Amino acid sequence: MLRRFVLALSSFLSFSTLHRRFAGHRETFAIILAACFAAGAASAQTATISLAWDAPTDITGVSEYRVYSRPASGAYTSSYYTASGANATNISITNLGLGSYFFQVTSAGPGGESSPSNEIGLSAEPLSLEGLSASAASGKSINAQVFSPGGTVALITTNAVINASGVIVIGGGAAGLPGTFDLRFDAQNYLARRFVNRSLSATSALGALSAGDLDNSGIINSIDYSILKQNWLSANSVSDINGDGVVNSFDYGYLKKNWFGSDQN
Ligand SMILES: [Ca+2]
Ligand SMILES: [Ca+2]
Repeated sequence: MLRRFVLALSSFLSFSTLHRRFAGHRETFAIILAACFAAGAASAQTATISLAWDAPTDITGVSEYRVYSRPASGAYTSSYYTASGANATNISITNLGLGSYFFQVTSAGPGGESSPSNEIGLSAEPLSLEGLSASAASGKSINAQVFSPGGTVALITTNAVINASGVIVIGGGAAGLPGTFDLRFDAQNYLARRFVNRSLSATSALGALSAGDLDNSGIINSIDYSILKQNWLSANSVSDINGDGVVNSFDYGYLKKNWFGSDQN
């Protein structure tokens, strides 16, 4: 029986450098592009996001930072996530459902709470590596690029490694993202895909990268087949597309399904 593992992981992308007003200072928020992990069935996918900000110049009296969130259309609630300590300038928020969110941060202490930072928007969308479960995806590297719509020169190029929890964390510093942008993802053994006209408020799923480009040539053809054939019934990791420890007809099935598919630029 053919078994397929789906929705191994998700990418959670946001790009922004923001400014906030805090105690009379204008500070920069650097958002760390972050991560999301699809656990199990599509209905159970959750996102983990990471946010980071600069400490105020004067942290006297700051005992914590408060991170408020709201959905894409909706109001901030009175509850918040807490990063405790004046030097706690980042937070990971787990178990968010897929979709779009906005965040603001304040600092707080015995003297009260600062006015909120500017708002940032984030969109958590699933991106799968075809054929791989989350644990099998661990250690896989994904190249991510951001373009202006239709653009050919990447505004942002970054590499993300999926960690043992199935989470991708992509480096920060991604300032100046346009309101609408294209995303391109590429990973070894997979065809690159370009997702066009995305925005931070986009909520539709990104889908999967197609498996089978074993030589990373950008096309799935007879050369990939010959590599697979050479490694038939071995544990060759390149040819073992579904990560079950053996190269066999299950792996061949992905080549056949994606035959003559090619990279999207
Ligand atoms: Ca190929
Ligand atoms: Ca296999």
